Amino acid sequence: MQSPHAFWLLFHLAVSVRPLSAAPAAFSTTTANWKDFYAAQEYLDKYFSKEGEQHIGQMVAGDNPITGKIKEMQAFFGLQVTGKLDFSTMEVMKTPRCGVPDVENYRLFPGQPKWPKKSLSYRVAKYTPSMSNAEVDKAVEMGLRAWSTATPLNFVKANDGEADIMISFENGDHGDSYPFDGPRGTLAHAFAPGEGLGGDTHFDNAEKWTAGTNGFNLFTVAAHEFGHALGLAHSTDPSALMYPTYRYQHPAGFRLPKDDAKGIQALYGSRQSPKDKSTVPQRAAQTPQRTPDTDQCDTILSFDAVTVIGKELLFFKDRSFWRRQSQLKDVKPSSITSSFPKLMSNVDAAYEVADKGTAYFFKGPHYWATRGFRMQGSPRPLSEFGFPSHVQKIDAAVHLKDSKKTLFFIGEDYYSYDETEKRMESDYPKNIEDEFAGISGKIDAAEEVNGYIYFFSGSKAYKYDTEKEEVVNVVKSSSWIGC
Ligand code: TQI
Ligand code: CA
Ligand code: ZN
Ligand code: ZN
Repeated sequence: MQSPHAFWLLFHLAVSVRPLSAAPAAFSTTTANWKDFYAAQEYLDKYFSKEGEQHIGQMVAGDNPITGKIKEMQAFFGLQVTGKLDFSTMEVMKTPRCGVPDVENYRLFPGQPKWPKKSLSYRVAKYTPSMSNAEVDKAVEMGLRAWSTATPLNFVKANDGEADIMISFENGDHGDSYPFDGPRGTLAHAFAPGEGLGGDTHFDNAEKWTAGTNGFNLFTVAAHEFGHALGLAHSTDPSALMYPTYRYQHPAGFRLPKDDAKGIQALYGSRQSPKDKSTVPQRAAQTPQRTPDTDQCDTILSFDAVTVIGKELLFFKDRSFWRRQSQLKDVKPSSITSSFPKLMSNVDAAYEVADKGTAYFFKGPHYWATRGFRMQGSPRPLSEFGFPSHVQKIDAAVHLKDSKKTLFFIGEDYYSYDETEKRMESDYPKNIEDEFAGISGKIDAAEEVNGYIYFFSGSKAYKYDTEKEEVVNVVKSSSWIGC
């Protein structure tokens, strides 16, 4: 029954416990008494002893086995990892763990870190010799899909640059103070949601990674690690993916166990359900105030409006705009006043109806029509489109060539205007995110190119596939003007 490891622990206890001065580092007489220490020992022995199975540990293991065990237990319960029997650690140990209760067993990290947005980028930055890159990509994609099917989260693959979730296979010491330990032991680790290392997921390159069962199955371990990267700590439910024991999972037809689904939905809500207002993405927040002289390659560059005119794409920002020939990468900056004197500056939105050869520009409660770069007549009231009177300004507009509808974005909502019938469609406004999964909050600009809708929101441009009904790529807005 007793594993050799537990025996050694008890032996260590028996010899080290007698003289008070030789109390193990884990034990501090200011935070617990000797009775607590024995109780803790018994608890750790019962729940945190290894029995030849792959178990948690190395990431938090300490200088002696008791400290290590306490740290392991603290990490398991999402407590502060001190290796000491402090108050909150004793509290958890004293909580009865009888049988397998059918209540929620998932755990979140302390402070409940989570991603403040729904579209997360990921990138496999370093591969492994154990598997082909395509197999790794597939396992990673399936591992993420396990979580995106249960939540409103969307994962978008990046091939370069800094992604939210940076994935890599690493050897030994790899610069994050959690060195890997060679074959077996620690297999992988992931950082809880946050900036920098947050969300990053590392796999021990010394393991034999596999798409099958001969070695550690990458999908199985990746799916577990992504749970951590999204904000889940370990579960006490043995059937959970977040239960800290390795069990091979077949990627095809994998469904997230109930406990994990409950856990991740506590953070992000579920996929179909109407939006949980507390999880409005932060990227929708205001873009920073800018100086009049727009720096073209500022990485936080956002746009005011984007439209096609003829064969060119036009990007408006403050008093400037950039012209980009659809095919050519050649981008030329100009000032708005030189080409469009009446517009002055700071356009809210723009779109073109190519069939009519007309483009429309919006600024506050007015709009202008142009033929090519020639303004037609004087400004007209926005209300002519049939907006309710409280709409005095729009955020973005995009004309959809196939349906001949123009979508107008205002805050979290959008309207649809029928260009053929020349009237606003009924049943609007609708919530942006309800119709465009992964797109939410304030849109700065939108444009349809080659059947995709590009939504510009702050420094990011989201490529939305209208067939798949999902975001398929996220790039920096400034990359559109050659940055
Ligand atoms: N790596 C640990 C893990 O991901 C790292 C870790 C230890 C940890 N304590 C933690 C992470 C507390 C977050 C919170 O669990 S591991 C499994 C298991 C590992 C273990 O290499 O031990 C899996 C990686 F135990 F579930 F099989 C993946 Cl699936
Ligand atoms: Ca290892
Ligand atoms: Zn690491
Ligand atoms: Zn884990």
